[in-house]
Amino acid sequence: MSTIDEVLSEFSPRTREKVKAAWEALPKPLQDELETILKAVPIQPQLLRRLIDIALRQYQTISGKKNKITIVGPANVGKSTLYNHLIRSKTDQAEVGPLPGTTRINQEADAGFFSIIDTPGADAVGDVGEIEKQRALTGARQADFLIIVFDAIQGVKKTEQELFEELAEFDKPFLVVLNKIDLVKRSEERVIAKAAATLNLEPSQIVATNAKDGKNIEHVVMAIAKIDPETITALSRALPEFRWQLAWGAIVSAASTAGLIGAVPLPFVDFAPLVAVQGAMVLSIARIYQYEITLERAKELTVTFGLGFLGRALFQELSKLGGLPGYVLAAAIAASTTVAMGYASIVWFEKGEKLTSESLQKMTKDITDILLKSFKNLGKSRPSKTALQQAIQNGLENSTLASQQPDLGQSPLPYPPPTGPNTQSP
Ligand SMILES: Nc1nc2c(ncn2[C@@H]2O[C@H](COP(=O)(O)OP(=O)(O)O)[C@@H](O)[C@H]2O)c(=O)[nH]1
Ligand SMILES: [Mg+2]
Repeated sequence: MSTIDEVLSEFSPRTREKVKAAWEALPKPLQDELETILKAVPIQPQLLRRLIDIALRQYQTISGKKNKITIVGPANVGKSTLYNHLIRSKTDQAEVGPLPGTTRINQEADAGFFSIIDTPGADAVGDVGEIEKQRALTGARQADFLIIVFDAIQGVKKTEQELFEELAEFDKPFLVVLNKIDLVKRSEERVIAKAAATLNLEPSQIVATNAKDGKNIEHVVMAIAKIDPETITALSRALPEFRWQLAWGAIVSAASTAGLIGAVPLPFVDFAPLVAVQGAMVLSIARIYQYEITLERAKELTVTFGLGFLGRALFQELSKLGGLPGYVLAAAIAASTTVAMGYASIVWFEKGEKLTSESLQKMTKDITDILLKSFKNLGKSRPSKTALQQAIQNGLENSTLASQQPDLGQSPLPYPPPTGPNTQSP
């Protein structure tokens, strides 16, 4: 049993400020709902932070704030090439050239809820270079999010490191992109690891791309959505071709949180936080597919999918087999029903069709299997929360479902809806 103040006191002062600000930004009904959960569950700070994150995301997704992303980095690393992939309108295309200095001023493309700024090289040499660097930094200051691009061949050396430190001082969420990875002959992993070490980042905080051929651009979009979940709606509106990736990202994040909740040693039945997480996920997916629905409606939808019931039945069935600790099973099932629900809502929002209960059941079972296999690597003793969450994420990312975008209308769905006309819409 805990109150928000007790929970806040567990964070480091810096994090506490952020969580507190996040908490205060939440509308009262959401605060009340989270307080109820807090009182019911001996909740851990990490879990709470995730719940607050999710709640905050719901709130910000609804408020539909306009986001500005600025692409910065040294000259000739491929910033304009990347920019051209991220914008929609051909008339806004930036000029790309083999010589440094092709881009001299900031160029902004407005995609309604979203805008992206391309900047000149920020590695000043001489007077002209200094002016351009200042323009680039002005663009960076205006941003809500920075994409910092370096060249994989040039690597990250002293000048790059200095520029990175200068940009880091703006204290904005950022992503580091290591472009021209196609030109690297050595091991890609080692190049990334080296850049990460120089910048004092985790390798996972760097995305390697080949902007020329448009490779891994979807990872850039996903990484932005992960680091800065507020941008999900904006990104999905500006870049509808990445909707599936964004929705899948929302599913993986919700499923790993659901898994953590499932692993809390409490009866599996009627677990309010699970409904909160799943409702939030359905809401995110609805926003990605541009449905204006309320959180209440999203929660109703989660109930109509009937997965709570399915999860309980599966839990009973599998626990009879024995051999697995209950919390492992509960974590896997909480995560897999969340995935099934996410998938079902994508189909629902795209097609207005409901998956059959056989499809849902099969998918839930398949994913439970995948996750239980992924948990095997965790070893015998009770895993840490981070390890459990990571195992869920890995299991899902490596599953075939991750790449099986429901390509509605073309290839058959792995878990199809019933055939025949259906005019219902969410
Ligand atoms: N091989 C390779 N070349 C690239 C890549 N991205 C951009 N380029 C090339 O690098 C040069 C500079 O690109 P540009 O986008 O103008 O760089 P900017 O100065 O950072 O805006 C151009 O000739 C691009 O075609 C990449 O991923 N791989
Ligand atoms: Mg350029």
